Amino acid sequence: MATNPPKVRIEIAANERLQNLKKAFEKKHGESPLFYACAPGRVNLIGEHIDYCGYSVLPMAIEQNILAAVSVNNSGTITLANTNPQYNDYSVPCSGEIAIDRENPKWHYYFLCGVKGIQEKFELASLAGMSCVVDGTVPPSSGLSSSSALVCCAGLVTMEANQKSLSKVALAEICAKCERYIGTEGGGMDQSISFLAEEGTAKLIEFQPLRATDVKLPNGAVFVISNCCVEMNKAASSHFNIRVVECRIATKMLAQARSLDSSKLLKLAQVQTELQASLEEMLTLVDEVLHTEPYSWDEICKVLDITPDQFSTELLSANTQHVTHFKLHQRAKHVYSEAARVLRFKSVCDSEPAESIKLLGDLMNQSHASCRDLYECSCPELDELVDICLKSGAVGSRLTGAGWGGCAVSMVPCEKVESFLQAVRTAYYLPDPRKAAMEKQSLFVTKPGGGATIFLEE
Ligand code: ADP
Ligand code: NG1
Repeated sequence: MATNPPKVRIEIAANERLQNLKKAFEKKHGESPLFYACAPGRVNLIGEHIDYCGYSVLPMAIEQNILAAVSVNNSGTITLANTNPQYNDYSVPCSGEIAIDRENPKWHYYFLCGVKGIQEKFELASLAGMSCVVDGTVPPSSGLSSSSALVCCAGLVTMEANQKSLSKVALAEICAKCERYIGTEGGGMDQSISFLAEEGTAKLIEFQPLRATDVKLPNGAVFVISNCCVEMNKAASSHFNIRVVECRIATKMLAQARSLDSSKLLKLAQVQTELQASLEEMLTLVDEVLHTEPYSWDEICKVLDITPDQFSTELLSANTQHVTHFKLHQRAKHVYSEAARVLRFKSVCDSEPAESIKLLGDLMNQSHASCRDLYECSCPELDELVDICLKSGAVGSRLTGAGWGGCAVSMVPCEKVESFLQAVRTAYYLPDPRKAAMEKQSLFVTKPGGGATIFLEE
């Protein structure tokens, strides 16, 4: 049965963060909020850069979230403010086209992505006027999905303010689609877990149709997040979309080599489905069909029998037009092998063999090596941090999220957590005053949190 996000009555005075947000809202707007909405960030345990290729991923929600206080009015305006002074106030009219400037991905455009998603879903000529104050605790641009938490929170806020009702699945799909207005062509993992998460369990997220299945994590270990303190804003750079595009081109090349109708195929998973092949067979196919040297425009156009114009408009995104060479073999190898690791991770969690923790740790380590060497989405600081985590007692450690900076997630046996935290602190954070200052919010144990929620004052 389709379920909607929970609406919970809460005593604001008993929750320090909500109380502070309420005060900030009253100071700003001279009235009390009508409701609050929150959407969590996430940590992906395994399955990196494969959601947009159609493959399942295995994230869990984290405690850190984006929280908004909202009032609804007849002002004809949506007014946005943020408790963090780094994010400036912004307002837009309730009717007319909501413009999102992807050349300049400021915070309010992420919020407006969520607003626009709901406006389009219900074809609303005019939205309800509202005032919002946003308060976020997800470290930004660090692979824990602060951007999607913001988009999901905005989608939920807009739904509620306009007295509409949507299931968690519908909201996840709308928010995955509308976040692409900011320019990054993500696959939907972040928005799905933000809505579908449940406290105490990680989730296997499958796409088409979107589905979330509980994954029980082993009792003997905990997951620790550590931030390498290098920020990477996905919308402001082309790293992310270059990988999306490389996977799209690899899809076409593999389809072409096996005489499939490549015009209909855009994702690597679709080639596997069409061929009815196993992931092992797809890995062999990649070795047979694709060479390891980067492909030029010229070569791709010849093989696919398309013009450079078609290549530019049909396969590349706006921010990847400058790319001259594409590593297709390496990217496809990563995707098919990572998709297999997700399935193995889930099956180890389900069957709980005696050596579960070692097996899961090995899969996480293989995933990191593949992200680093084949997908090239790590960075020196993140590799150093992953090495330190392994030397400090983790059985598995890997980058999480898009990469090129941001966080690692490590699996640490329960009895080693304290010594692990101390060793990582000493080796990675304390030697550098900038990192030392960020340590408290950068190194923490996490457990599966709940999904997006609306709060009403009791
Ligand atoms: P992530 O990996 O965390 O999703 P992105 O680089 O995709 O990172 O997006 C980060 C952007 O999201 C920030 O630059 C900012 O515009 C927005 N953002 C994140 N947290 C907040 C917040 N608390 N308030 C406002 N905007 C935020
Ligand atoms: P983050 O780390 O939130 O930027 C991005 C994509 C995901 C997924 C991961 C890599 C967006 C909104 N999110 O996550 O869909 O592809 O990278 O696994 O684009």
